[in-house]
Amino acid sequence: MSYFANVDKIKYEGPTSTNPLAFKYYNPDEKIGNKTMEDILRFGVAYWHTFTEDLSDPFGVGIAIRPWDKYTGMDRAKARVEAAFEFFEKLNVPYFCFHDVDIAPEGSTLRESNKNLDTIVAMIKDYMKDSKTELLWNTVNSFTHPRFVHGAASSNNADVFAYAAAKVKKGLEVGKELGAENYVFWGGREGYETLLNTDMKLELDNLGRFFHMAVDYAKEIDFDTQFLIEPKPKEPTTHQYDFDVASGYAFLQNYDLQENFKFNIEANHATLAGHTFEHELYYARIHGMLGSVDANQGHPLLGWDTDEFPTDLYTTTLAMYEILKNGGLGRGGLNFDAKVRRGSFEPVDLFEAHIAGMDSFAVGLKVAQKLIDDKVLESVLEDRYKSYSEGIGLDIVEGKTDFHKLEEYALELSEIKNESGKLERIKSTINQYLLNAMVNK
Ligand code: XUL
Ligand code: CO
Repeated sequence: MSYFANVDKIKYEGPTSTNPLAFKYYNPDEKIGNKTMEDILRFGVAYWHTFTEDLSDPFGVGIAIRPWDKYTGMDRAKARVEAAFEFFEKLNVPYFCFHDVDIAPEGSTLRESNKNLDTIVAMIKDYMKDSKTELLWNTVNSFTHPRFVHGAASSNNADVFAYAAAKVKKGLEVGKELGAENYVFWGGREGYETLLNTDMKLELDNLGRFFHMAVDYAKEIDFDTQFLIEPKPKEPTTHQYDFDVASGYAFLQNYDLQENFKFNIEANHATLAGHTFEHELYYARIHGMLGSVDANQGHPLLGWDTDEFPTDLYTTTLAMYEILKNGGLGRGGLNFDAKVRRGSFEPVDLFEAHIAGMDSFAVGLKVAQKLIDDKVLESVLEDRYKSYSEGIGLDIVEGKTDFHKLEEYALELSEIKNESGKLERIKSTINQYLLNAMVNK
């Protein structure tokens, strides 16, 4: 049975194509440097937004037309697997990602939930045998069910901590069974509303203990994975513990977990934290902590996590610049943690949205590679920081000076000259690169 009968395999047709169901810029086999676009971009489809999201919002009921919704319970879960692998094949994506509850309905007990999971995981494993699409990462949902009202590993209730541990234990077993490249922890409700009833020290210590147990269990079952923390500053709680990369990194160091984790950086979470997407990527990169990416974008006029498909070429360019500077994403990828707008409720919109995102990152990749080849930003930095390549600046960076010597030097300075940062020139150059990339195919 076909769930997307009106859609053929999506092909690259080039920038002049007017076919909405074709790639205009994403050409999987095209070489950028010595790797193909497909190998660099490592796109993934998010199961939750694509196969379980019904597009309801606080003011309106679910509206998405999803052919598999004619079934319920386990039948619907099975139909979703069939639809998902048809979608992956037609979109030609190398990866997908899911939470436990996305693939299988929760039962009335943990045992029953695990049994449901086993059935669907076996089915997915079977489908994966005939598919090129692999599991980029899996995770568990420990935030939707009412038991997680006060958090999971940071809950005040030890029974909830234990339940959350059992879910992650199963999640790691599932990840191993399906050969997942990574295992993700997004905070969910790990955070707090008010300090008036919160023991923050105990909650943070418990989170640290929880992550250590996860690392130990992965070792115990021989699950070769990369653990990722996905920072988000707020939503659903007022203050999420994994606020951003910098605070997440401090947390990992405090609890001696920095060797076992990297970050999964989501664009819309970065902007919620008051950072740019590229800031978070950069911060992770310079600390050797850039693991994977949740590719989406927020709306500039809205202050919440709108999870839109990424279409802003300026941002995809600066993001790909960071990723290339990082030497790629290693075992990570670009997972579209993005949902179609409520008005885009037809099944075909799921394809068009992913095409828009994939083309946007393909453009970003091409422009970023050209910027790097031409050393555009490198030359800016070299010139702007030239005072550190000789004289007193060189002494500073080489650790050959101290406050006495610096005072001596400063006392003799007659005048301090600064130079323009040339920001407008730099932005104009980036625009030129963007536009040229479009013109030259
Ligand atoms: C929530 C979010 C999650 C994680 C996985 O904002 O991004 O979907 O990516 O739990
Ligand atoms: Co995410």
